[in-house]
Amino acid sequence: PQAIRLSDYRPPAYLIDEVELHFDLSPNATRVKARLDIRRNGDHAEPLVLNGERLKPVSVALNGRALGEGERTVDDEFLTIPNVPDVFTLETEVEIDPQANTHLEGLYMSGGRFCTQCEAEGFRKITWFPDRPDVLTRFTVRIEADRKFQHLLSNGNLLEAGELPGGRHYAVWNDPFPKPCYLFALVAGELDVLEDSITTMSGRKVELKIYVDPGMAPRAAYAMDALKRSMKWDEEAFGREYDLDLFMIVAVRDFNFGAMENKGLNIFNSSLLLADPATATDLDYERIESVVAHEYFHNWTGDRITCRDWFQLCLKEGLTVFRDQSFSADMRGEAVQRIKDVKQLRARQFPEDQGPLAHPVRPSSYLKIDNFYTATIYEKGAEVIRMLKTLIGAQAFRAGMDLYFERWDGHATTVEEFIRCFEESSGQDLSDFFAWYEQAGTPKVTVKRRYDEAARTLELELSQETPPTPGQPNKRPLPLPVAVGLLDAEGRTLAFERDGQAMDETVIVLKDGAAKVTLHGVDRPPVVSALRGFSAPVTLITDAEPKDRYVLLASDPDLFNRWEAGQGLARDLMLARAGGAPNEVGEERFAEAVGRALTDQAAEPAFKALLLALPSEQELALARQPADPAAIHEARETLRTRLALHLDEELRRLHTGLQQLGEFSPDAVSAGRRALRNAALDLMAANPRSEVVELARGHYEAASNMTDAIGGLSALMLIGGQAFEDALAHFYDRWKDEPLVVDKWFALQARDPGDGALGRVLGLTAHPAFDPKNPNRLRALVSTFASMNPSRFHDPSGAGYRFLADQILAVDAINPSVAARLVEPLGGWRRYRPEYGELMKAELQRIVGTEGLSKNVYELASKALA
Ligand code: B3K
Ligand code: ZN
Repeated sequence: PQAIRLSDYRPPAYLIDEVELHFDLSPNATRVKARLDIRRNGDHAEPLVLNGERLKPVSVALNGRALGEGERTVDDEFLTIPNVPDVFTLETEVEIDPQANTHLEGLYMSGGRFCTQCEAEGFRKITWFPDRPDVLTRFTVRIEADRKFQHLLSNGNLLEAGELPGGRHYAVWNDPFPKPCYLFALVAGELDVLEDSITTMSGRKVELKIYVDPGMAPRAAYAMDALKRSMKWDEEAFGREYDLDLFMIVAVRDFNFGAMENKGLNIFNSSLLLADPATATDLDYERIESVVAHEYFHNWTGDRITCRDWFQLCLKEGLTVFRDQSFSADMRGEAVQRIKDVKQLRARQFPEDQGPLAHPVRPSSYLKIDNFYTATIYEKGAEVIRMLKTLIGAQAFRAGMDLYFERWDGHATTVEEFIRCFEESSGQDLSDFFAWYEQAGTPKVTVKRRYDEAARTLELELSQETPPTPGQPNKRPLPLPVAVGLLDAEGRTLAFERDGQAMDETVIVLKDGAAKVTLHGVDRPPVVSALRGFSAPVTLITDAEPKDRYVLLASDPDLFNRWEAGQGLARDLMLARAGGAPNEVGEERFAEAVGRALTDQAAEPAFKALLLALPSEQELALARQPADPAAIHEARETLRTRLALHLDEELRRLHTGLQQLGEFSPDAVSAGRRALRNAALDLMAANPRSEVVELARGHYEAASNMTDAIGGLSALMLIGGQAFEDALAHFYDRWKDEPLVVDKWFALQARDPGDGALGRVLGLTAHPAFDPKNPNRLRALVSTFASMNPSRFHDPSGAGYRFLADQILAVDAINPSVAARLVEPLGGWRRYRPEYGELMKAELQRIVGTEGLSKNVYELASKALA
């Protein structure tokens, strides 16, 4: 297969100003007529080449004249017309089969309804078109269907609708905003709708409609609330107002990923839209809030201003993640949000950066763009923007965003142009900063300190180094903002002077390979709190001793670093034990410190819940290599048991004291209380005695919401035995008709670290409710097992790896883009001890050697082996 390269970019040869689409919907044979107003772009004699895949040609006419076989060619990928005028109209008709579309790209059926997914390259499965983001077109869409497909929806405004003979009806939609075809959407079917409205900052009324499965409208209430808050927030934080009179969201059960920002008609995976206390966890609520916001924010960062080509994907994704993270921080509290975002970055992006699939935030080549919707593009892309804001300041950042919106509205643009706006707004030269977009890998930043008591100076010596990544052996230094504060040994904030200015926190910008900074007026021996708020996406290495970390854990006013200190202590203790050198005294001391942190009256429950969660086994595997998954699991369990023993009384007190009083509310404070109570139970399960079994059983049985039900069930799972089996069976029986809850039932068993779990997971593929065609169900079992259950996935026999490879191959025949996203857990094979790594590698080789493999899976599996 041929790689696509950024350096090969050429502007489109033809532009399409207007398109009229006419859909005659039928599950097995949908007719799509397209009328394109086309003009030549520039002075050239190139043929007209339109993308088209899996289309059955019916007719092609140019300026009203049907083209014969000799005047056009159609192959598996393109419609080519060699000789065309400068300006002309092309009319085409094709037939497609939505019912047979298991890729879930283009037009497909979900739950008896028609829906679409076009990003990145799905529109070419609907009709012939230049399927690239830099062709912006005004769409008019006429949909005809049987009356049983009650709602007929597309982007923009409804122009007309009515009845047709033969029990059919129609609707015509027009979207006044030119858009790339990847933002096209169509939905048709029986749906219930939840309606509301909002008045924008300029006083316009916007209708809001959320379409869901019949009977589910009450479960869309939280999404509606999140949508209204998002719209208001974007006005306040970025001055961005919604631009159409109608905003619609549709929830579907079969969806390849989370949600999609189609103009005026977002389509969501139902798992990220529907929630009520009985069926959704607090984590579901939190994700719904952030994804509703994310897709809404795309209206400006993605739809009004889009990407010139798919290499610029971070231009809309990294930026929009940054915007949704900022929104969530305002809704739910900055520190807790930051910790969660960093956990996510470390869990998903750091492994990418350290593996064979490492790529820059703006990659320079790919085989399948679907494979580049990665944590690097999204999460690291957001970190880069966060650093930009830190480096130029909030005011210049906002001015640069305003300039970007003003200058590029209605265009498809590039990361260079985006950064240029901030150069202009700040007056700074950001050419060095641009390396963040071009260089893959996680920099290692080392901070060394030298305190001179007599001179009251603290010298900080910073250096950086980025390890090589595939194709990039030599790395440049990157501009890195390192936020620093000082504490004394008693945990009091220690003020200092920098360049003659008094302060208690400063940002040191490390520009080159190394730098020295001297802080003055440091009255007592300092404890350095470096990289506050995780001011740059790096790995920090310090010469701080454990005692400094204990000071930070107890007292750092920067809550991120307070949490980080605990994580660092726990990580080192577990790594020491996994490496055969346990530090029992240290473990005991750590347990005591956590106990003190738990009793801190000033700290929020949500924060304490995060403190209680030890770094994951995956994170430990990344920290020291070659990793031994069994030893890591053992070490982590040992520390958990020690915490459980040591904190027993406090954990019980929390469990009793945090019981829900009154009505369920999904707000952040109430969710934080539930999180801490469930975290306490989870830890108690590491020291199972009959009372704990009873406590967990009682917790499960008394649960009045899904968060607590899953909390109780998880604790029972960790303990194992009959109580777990009973509760598991009860849970299935209670919820078997609720697909989103059945997903949770599969996922729970997939992350069971117990002895029999692998066998159980293998058996679950034969369960009548297992359906590999549904991405949610497939991921609930397969991805959860491979990425969240390291001790069972890395079974020494290799059976866990074999299971994953079998699933990848089976799903590849149904849905390649979903299959490709399952490859990642095998990709880290070099990080594990050879007895594991070789078995993982063998499965990758088996995958690559399979006949008829999709490009999607081939690209990732072959790169993982390279
Ligand atoms: N833009 C979509 C992702 C599309 C993925 C295509 N493989 C959702 C989002 O990031 O908002
Ligand atoms: Zn997005």
